Amino acid sequence: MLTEPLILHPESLPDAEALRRAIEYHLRYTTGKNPKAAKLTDWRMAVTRAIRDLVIAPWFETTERVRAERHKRVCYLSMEFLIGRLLEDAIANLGLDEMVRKVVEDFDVDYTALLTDEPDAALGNGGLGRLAACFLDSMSTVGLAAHGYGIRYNHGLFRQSFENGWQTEDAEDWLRQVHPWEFERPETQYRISFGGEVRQHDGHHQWRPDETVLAVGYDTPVPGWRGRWANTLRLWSAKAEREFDLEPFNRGDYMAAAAPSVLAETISRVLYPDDTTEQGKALRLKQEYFFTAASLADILRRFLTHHDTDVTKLPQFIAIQLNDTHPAIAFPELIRLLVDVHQQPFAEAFETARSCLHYTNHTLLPEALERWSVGLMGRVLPRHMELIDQIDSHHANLVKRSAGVKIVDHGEVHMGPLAFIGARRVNGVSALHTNLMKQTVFKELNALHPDRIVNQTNGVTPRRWIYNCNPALRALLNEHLGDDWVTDLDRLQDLAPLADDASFRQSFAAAKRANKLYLARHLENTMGVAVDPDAMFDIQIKRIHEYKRQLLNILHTAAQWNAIRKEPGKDWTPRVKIFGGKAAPGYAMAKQIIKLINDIGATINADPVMEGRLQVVYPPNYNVSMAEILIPAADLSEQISTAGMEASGTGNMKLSMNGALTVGTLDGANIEIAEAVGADNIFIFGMTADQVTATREAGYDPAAYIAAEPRLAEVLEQIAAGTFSPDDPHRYAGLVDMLRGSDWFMVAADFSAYWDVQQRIDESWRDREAWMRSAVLNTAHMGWFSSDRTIRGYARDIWEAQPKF
Ligand code: 26V
Repeated sequence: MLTEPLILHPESLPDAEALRRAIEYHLRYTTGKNPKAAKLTDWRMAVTRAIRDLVIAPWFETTERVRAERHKRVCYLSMEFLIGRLLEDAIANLGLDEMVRKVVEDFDVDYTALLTDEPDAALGNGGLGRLAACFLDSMSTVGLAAHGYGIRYNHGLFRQSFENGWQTEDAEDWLRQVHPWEFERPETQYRISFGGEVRQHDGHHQWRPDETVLAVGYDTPVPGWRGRWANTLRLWSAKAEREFDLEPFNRGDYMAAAAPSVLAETISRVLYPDDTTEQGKALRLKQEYFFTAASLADILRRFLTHHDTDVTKLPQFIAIQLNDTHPAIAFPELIRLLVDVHQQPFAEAFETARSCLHYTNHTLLPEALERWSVGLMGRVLPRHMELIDQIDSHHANLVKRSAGVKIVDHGEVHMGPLAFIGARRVNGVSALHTNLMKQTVFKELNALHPDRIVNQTNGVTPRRWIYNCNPALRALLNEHLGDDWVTDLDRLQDLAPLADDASFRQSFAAAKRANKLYLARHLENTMGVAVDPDAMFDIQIKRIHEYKRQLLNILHTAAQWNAIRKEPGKDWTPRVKIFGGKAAPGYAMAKQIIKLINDIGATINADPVMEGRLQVVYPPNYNVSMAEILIPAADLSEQISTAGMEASGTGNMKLSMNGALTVGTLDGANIEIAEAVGADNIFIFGMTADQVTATREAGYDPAAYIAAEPRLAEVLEQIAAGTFSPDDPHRYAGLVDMLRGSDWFMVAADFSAYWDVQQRIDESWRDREAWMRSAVLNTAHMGWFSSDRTIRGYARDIWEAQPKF
């Protein structure tokens, strides 16, 4: 019988027996379960706590060291962290994969089932949130003193299911069970205020808010590789100052009694599921201010207690990164704290704040650039509205700017210019995107501040995106390179010569096939769908958006169906077309596209002629965990956005690293991927960003392209005639009209080039040796796309902070 707590420490990593005892201890004494009665979740909680114990010591050590050595701290403010599951990640970081598996299996518990019992933390929508999660991992791995700050949403991104092929959404509930990775910090609370009015006396401005909520911190340790360093992710949860009103309760009015906490807690209740359009205005603005103000209060408190009482020294010790404009209210908020609380003169406060703040832009899409009406901003944050006006005129005087650049314009506050003006550095996320930023959204501001914009091409963490998700490739890399590649991904270069070694190619192909089999089994188990692991797995996984052009892919698929039916006897390259992704609930066209994929898919899958030739699979509820299964199994990666519209992409990097060949446009980081892997190992097609602009300016007419491309014309006629929707032949009338009439994303203009490149791909697939050679070279040349490289770039060019390792 165990009575003593069993705390594990990574200095002396446990042997299997110590680990076994620790798990059993936690099962009994922290989970309160008799091993005889324990369910899978109980075991997961016990294992998680045993592993978590190992992270605590490095976490404390890092905290103390950062304090003692007065490291400059990086504070990464993000509305979204799309972290996924944590247990497997932590186990791998500590190097305990084999031991934990063995111990768990000795308890007669299925190890994979235990890992996948953990809910997938989806506190983000897509690329921006996943990037934040990769950055957390890299900041801990390279040893930067960093804090992630965000919101502890009760409900993350909705769960997607398909009803008759249409997307339906259900609330996600990741906190239903205890979340064993977090520590509530009831002592770390800040009062966050809204509304009210501003009074002036003696030249001072006094904000008298009329609403206050509490921001309560929840900390999650973020261990880096081998537990050498561990940072903190601090997420804020909203709580009422007074939990409930006794007076209405005593009257029997239970609703009114609970009202204060319901209202306050609404702020951190749900993640906005929209990554393009602004909506739900007031609540979204409150969420943004809520977490930004709490984070700044926390940063300032720490600075004042551990660094200095002189706030002008703030920029020496603190770098704050704004992940898109969502926390851009940080600029006026920091000025407010410096002016109203610390009595700094406005002009000085402006400089102090600007010297701390940096801003990353993640999209050029006009509908995603945040704007708030002056009326709303004035009602929710009256003092900030005053300061924004003051910032605007101060900046105008400072740089003698033209009328073209304004933060407040036509009755709206433009968060892009506010973030730009408030930042010491502004960065784009790929070379092309950064150049386009300079030429478009920030043209005037860039002319006024020519040194401010810098590029930091995105990257992805090789720990999650190779080591954990692709054990077959991991083993091969370890065998040929040792395991240094995990923290030094440039080492993958050494694989390049092996691309010419037939036996290595065979091992690489065997790893790919194992992953395809694993995916096939998963699809069979979850959807009851059988796929042929020897067919080409052609994968497009990302949010559904017109600019990402899932439409181009599915229209091509339908054209391929026509072609096969016309010549069934030809030797077709067998393909499984796999789609994954969610549409914003309010984005009607994206939802139509989902239904069209499912309709065309159902028609193709029901056609016996397609057997062994063409199949469409669309597993619902694409998320981080599903990506971990799909990515290692991909042969072909679809990165086919309209050139100039995808800021970077990061899925493109994960797929290529895992040995998929890319079919892509010259957009976002595809351009840099093409340079890295070489033109022979990637399939580039379609218009360039410049050609897209020129075509649009010349008056783009999709009908002319459709007339010149009979394959596309035929598919559009079939869709319009209800070939894929006999139950509702006019279902796609609007969609087809859009493609024929306006086609803003230029699906028609790129169709022929896409058809041709897909033909080339079919032919290339037949030469298995050449294909595998290219696949190896993709992995070999993708080392630069590690987020460790990206983070070192931010540290050097933006934060002026020193990584320890
Ligand atoms: C905008 C909004 C507007 C209000 C409602 C909630 C919401 C949520 C997100 C956004 C902006 C999303 C921008 C985004 O995710 N951009 C992606 O960032 C990736 C990382 O840099 C990049 O790889 C993708 O190309 C880019 O689309």
